Amino acid sequence: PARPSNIPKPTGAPGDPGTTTTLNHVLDMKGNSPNRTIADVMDIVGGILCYETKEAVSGERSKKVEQLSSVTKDVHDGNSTITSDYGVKQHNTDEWLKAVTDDKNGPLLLEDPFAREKIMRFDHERIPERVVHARGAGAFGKFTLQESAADVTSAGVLTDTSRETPVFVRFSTVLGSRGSADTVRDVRGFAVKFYTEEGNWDIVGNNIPVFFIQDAIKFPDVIHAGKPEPDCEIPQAQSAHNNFWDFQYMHPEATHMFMWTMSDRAIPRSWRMQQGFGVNTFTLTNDKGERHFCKFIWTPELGVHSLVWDEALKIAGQDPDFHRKDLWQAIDSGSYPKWKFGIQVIPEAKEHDFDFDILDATKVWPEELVPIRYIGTLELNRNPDEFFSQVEQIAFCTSHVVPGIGFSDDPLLQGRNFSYFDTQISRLGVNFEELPINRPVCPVMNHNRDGSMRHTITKGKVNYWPNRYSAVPPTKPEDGAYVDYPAKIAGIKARTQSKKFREHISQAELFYNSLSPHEKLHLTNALGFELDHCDDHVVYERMVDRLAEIDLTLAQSVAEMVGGGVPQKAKRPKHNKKAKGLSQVDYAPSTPTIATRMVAIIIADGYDPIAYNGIRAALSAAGALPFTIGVRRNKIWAAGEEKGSKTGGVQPDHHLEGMRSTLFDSVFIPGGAQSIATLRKNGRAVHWVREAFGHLKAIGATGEAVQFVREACDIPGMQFSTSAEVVESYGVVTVAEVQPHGFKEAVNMMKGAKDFL
Ligand code: HDD
Repeated sequence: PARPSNIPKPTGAPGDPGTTTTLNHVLDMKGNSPNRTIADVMDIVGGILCYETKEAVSGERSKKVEQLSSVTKDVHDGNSTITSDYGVKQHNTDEWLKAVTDDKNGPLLLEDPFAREKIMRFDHERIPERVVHARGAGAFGKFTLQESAADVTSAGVLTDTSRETPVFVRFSTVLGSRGSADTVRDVRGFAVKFYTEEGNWDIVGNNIPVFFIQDAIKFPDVIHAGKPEPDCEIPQAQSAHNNFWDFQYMHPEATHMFMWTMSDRAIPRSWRMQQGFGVNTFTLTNDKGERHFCKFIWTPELGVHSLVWDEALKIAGQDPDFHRKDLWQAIDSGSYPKWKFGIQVIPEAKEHDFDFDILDATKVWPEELVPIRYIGTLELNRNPDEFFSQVEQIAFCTSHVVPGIGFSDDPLLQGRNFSYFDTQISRLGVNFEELPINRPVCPVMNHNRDGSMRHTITKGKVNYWPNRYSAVPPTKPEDGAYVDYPAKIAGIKARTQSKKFREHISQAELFYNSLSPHEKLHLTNALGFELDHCDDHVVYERMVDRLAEIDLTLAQSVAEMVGGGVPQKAKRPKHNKKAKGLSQVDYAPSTPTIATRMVAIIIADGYDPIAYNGIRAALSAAGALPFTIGVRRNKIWAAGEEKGSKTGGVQPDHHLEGMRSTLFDSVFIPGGAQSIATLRKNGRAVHWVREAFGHLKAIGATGEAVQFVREACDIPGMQFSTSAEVVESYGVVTVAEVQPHGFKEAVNMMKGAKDFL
């Protein structure tokens, strides 16, 4: 019951009925199981694999998970029968109480309390979706600290290396409704709630380090412009429309951010393979009362990877749940995603030492100027038990900070501190902090009372302070109370911004200059796509003008594509500077990996079992997830196997019609004359290989499949193996004569293919 039925599972062993196997095989294959090691796996390459079946991993338990267990029920407890909400046992929940005469139905009776309760509860199931970031999913996990930051903060969560702080993380897209697709071009939310011993701390961040606007008062405008247009409510979950781009032009401050949203960062391969950023400038205060400005950064262990746009478009239709499924599946199989936690710190005295304002959320702090100090690790290790009560009801507030952490005068952050609290009241009610998922794991006590849906019963005579009993007094600073930093404030009231806030293009250019050639090409094409969807010439012509302020070649290429006048002169002299950490190429893991990547192995009757078993073992040993795709989902028989025999055959996970190449990271075709003769005649199989090649995926083939892949890819100059030698060319790895131990080499070469970097 822990697993949604439509989540793909890898096949069991040859001869295994397939239905009882789970992703935990992968765990076994990675050597995490006490019963199996990688060496075992490699020893049986070329032979028959033996898998064990294990129960799905239920996830790690933390103090927060323990706390939730007191309000958690289980429909599978085996003891429960149906009662009404007020506790009365019910024997029939299928028929409304009716007036019946002579076995003929009469009218339903309004007096039926059970029927009314059931219908009434259903009628009121929905609450307002989040006004932004409505679509998302999340998981529990833990935060651990490897290096104390006591030099800059007194926060226990950032100084005590012996702690394990429970967290809940919600990932989201910004613009779409709750039912929209995961892979749309958009910013991804990355919101982390730390249940610390000193109260809840929320970093409500994104996967992009900057934002569209500088001042929170502009938020309704930027969101209105991006959401579906007000008359027709089109388009859903898309920035490719006139209003979005009209806003971008009218707000030069948005320039840096739209360059990020047009880059590959806005179409991540997986939430597990994206960075996270607190975006705003926070402050840290240490025991000596010294204050520092700070930015928070999450960097994924697996590297930063994206889809290509054509894949993203197709997956939005083929599997709208692509990202949430990916996260669920990874956690369910025990491949817990991990991020390094970093801080960038600027001492208070150096606030004005930069040529940008460090309180401006449209600017990054280049790593060359302010290095990232990685001090902790985030791991997600438990799926939610119930989506609504946990993912939908979790309420993040940027104003949730703990002692040692504070706010800066960043005008976006200050407005956010008002907005999140406010929106939770409209979405969840004034007692939203009492909902189980939002409750801190430390004691909560005060004189706040009542309000809609109050749960806590607070005994005692008084509900105010000071009172004659001295009941519930304020906490003393020495006992851990939050102490406000005594920042000096002097000035006049004015609706204005500091001078440095008015420069908007320099970092947009810095970002563009820092991208690799293929990232630049993707960004150019993304602008081409988006502006092509704007039919108002004012909108796309102006945008070309704006691009000419960043880079003339970029502006010219986009103008050609979208039909604007092609600019002949740059609108501003370029500075030509680059910075590290902006291109996602900078985050390739130091050792290439295919861990948790999904590899489709396509077979038909007569496939080569040595190649099939060998590659499965080699992939599993490398931590990848092999999926067998057959010409049918009924058993497929290997060369030399007797069709219909009781022990032989392999049960594919899927068949060619049920899945598409876009849903996998890589494809492997084992040889076998009969299998390849069948696949050659199957348009879906040929298209699968061609499409995977077009999407820059690693492709592997052995024996007769080498020629099949050669025909499907059809690239002049591509090299193919003709012997037992493993050959890699354009990310296509071939070996004509199968040698059992060639598979490890093949997988290593596949790791090096572009898509995995
Ligand atoms: Fe926001 C939700 C991230 C600016 C107002 N925001 C929300 C979520 C994320 C962010 C990840 C979803 C939280 C969840 O999963 O429940 N928002 C950001 C970032 C911003 C930002 C990184 C820029 C630095 N947001 C921003 C501004 C305002 C808001 C300037 C208003 C002035 N955001 C909201 C909100 C939401 C929200 C309306 C909707 C649902 C919610 O808060 O809980 O209050």
